[in-house]
Amino acid sequence: MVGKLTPEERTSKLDPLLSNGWSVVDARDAIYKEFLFTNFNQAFGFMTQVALKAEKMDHHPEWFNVYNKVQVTLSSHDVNGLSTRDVQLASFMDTVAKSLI
Ligand code: HBI
Repeated sequence: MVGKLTPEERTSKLDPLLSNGWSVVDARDAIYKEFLFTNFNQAFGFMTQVALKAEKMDHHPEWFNVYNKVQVTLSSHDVNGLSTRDVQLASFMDTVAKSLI
């Protein structure tokens, strides 16, 4: 089982995400980002691609969608905090969003 991010990993693995619009939710040891797309189709296309990846990883986002906005929170429930799975899924989300916007 993947454990919580180490202090070193928080610097090396989280910092790039924080520089790309993600923020740490301190109260939960989670990361959060709001994605804004052109329209609902783009937003849902993003969610579709991410959903397939999440299922493949067996690691799922907490997310909320209204029209062209997708609000995402990532945390690893089984370690009650951030793990490398969250970093991996966040990076994937950024890549997909970049390909759509
Ligand atoms: N998704 N974010 C997140 N965190 C988990 O711990 C997690 C998950 N998806 C599936 C999953 N765990 C399963 O491995 C367990 O519920 C059995």
